[in-house]
Amino acid sequence: MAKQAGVSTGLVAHYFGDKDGLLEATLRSLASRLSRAAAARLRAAATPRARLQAVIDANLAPEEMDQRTGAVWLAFWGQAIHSDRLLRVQRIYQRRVLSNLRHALTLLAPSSEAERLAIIIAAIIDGLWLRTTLAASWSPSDADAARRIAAGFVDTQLAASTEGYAMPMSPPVPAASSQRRLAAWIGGRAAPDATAETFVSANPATGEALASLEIAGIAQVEAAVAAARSGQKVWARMTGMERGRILRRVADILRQRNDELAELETRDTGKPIQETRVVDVVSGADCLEYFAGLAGGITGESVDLGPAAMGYTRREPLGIVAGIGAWNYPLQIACWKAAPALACGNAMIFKPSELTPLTALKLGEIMTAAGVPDGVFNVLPGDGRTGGLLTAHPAIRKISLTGSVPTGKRVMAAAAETLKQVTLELGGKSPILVFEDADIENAVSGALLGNFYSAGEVCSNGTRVFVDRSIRERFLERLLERTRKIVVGDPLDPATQMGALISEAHMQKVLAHIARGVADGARLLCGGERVTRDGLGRGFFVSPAIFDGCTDDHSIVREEIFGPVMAVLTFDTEEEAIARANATEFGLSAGVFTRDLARAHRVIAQLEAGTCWINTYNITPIELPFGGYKMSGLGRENSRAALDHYSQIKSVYVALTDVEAPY
Ligand code: TXE
Repeated sequence: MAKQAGVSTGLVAHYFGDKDGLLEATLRSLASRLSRAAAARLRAAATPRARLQAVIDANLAPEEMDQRTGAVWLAFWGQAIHSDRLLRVQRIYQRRVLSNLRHALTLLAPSSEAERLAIIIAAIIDGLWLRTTLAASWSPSDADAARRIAAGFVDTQLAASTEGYAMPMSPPVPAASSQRRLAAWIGGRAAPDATAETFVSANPATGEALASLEIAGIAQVEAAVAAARSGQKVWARMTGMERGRILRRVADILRQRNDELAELETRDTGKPIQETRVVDVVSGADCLEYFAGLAGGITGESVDLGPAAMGYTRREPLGIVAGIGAWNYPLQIACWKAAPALACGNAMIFKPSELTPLTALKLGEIMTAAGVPDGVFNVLPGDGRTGGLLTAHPAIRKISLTGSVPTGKRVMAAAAETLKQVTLELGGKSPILVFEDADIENAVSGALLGNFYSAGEVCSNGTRVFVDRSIRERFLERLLERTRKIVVGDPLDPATQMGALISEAHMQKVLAHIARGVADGARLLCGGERVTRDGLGRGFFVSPAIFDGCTDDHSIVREEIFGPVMAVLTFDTEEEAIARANATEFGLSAGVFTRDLARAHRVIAQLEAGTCWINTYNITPIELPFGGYKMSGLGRENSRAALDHYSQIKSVYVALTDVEAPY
């Protein structure tokens, strides 16, 4: 060693004593260099997930696994088992990694899980480091791949271990002191509670804090139930026509205030203003108008029971019902639930997603302004804990949830305690089948709409695009050409076609899915990267990604990504396409593109999905039922079918003769 270093053996012996001493000194210097690099990355990380990534990135950085550094680290680990001194240093280094991981995890997972996850992630880091360092031919891109694999693994673990867990509310954005503080909407007015915990709703395109909101706890839930109880009595006594007239006014106000509400929705969700101006508010108004029209026609039936009796049924409201919303279409979801519920004479307590609570509160104000009696529509901001209180409340007779499958299962299980009815609108991994005779331009349009509208954050998206092998080249060529022109940018700019994803955590999840797709061997034809140019780095933008060369077992083909990621697959026969399209636990939607009408209907009839399209995709008129098969949900929203889910039937037997009694 002295010879290699160009110094005398005496000098080496003087400073380090023996070989172990020299190794220990070098090990300490390597370990402290690594720990400085990790600390720098940790300082730059703004969120708990980014801190977790900082630890991974530092440990799997190319400079930690190039051939020279790798060889030195390996020499230490080889020697450590023979030397207590080396073992001590190694343990200090391992404890530091674990403690950094544990610290980042305390805000991402339940405390009981943080320790276990930290150990697993540390082991994955070590394993990936070893495999990469020992690879036959090493290049810095191997380190990138290792980091992506670790990130994907971490996201899967987090998703599994946080199932059912309401994150501690740690606002990613500090609340400015001048910021608006918004309270629950109960009994026709804001119901502030100075003692409530708050959370911040932020603009995912800029990070700007929009408002701080009070989390509704037990007291607010009880107040909302009391208000709903008295409001519902007044509301149910009105005729359907009267209720319809008021709901129609709500629709009118929504339309009058379309642009203002669309802008608020864009700020809260990151979706482009060119979408929210024409879809989000309009679809909510359409729904209110449709059910306003039906309200007067909600009737029972009369049943002929012969000359001695007659029967009739009354269709009555359930009483107090609750809606729990997701973050992708906040105002639309609130309207889709409130309109049929109110048309039937129920009172509703609505809990918007904690990520996008602002437009539902506006809807509360608008309902009151339109003449909906106090207490008939209440809005409780909050997270899963507020949702849990609603699901458990014995006075609430029904829950309608739009959200993820794990939350759906939890809500259904909790609702069983009080035998509530449930409607669940959950996720999907829907297929689009493009046959060889399809109009290619239309099929490409459908695939683009069904994957990239709202940055792919749509439950019914057709993320598995099955294309007949004979037209694959033509289809891909046009698909890529048109995808590359999609304008990603500031959501408030009318020219922007794709805005931001909802949050940093969600963006990381989407990027991890993309990395896993690459690692699994699918070909990423375009996009799939974070977009940071022109100030977009303050938000969470990802360019539209298209994967080709996918197989049915790839995770990007099996799991819901909820981002701008399309997987293209090829098929040879109709039977094969149908079988593969159905080979999923989900069943929300499906699309078929063909000019052959007989085939279109034949194929649609065999697809296991609740909402289907022929020669278009993702159009959801209020007049048609919307909902899923299999794990995608229960019940239907929109159309007359929704009335069944918000009403109950009373049967009445009317005797027309004397009562015959044998005793
Ligand atoms: O859904 P969650 P998130 C999918 C999509 C997305 C994932 C997570 O894959 O990445 O779901 O989205 C409330 N009791 N979809 O986090 O967690 C919660 O506060 C009662 C598909 O938004 O399911 C929120 O208001 N309520 C979906 C709502 O449930 C609870 C659209 C949904 O939250 C609760 C959005 C509990 N225990 C995301 N826990 C679609 N169908 O389109 C949470 N909530």
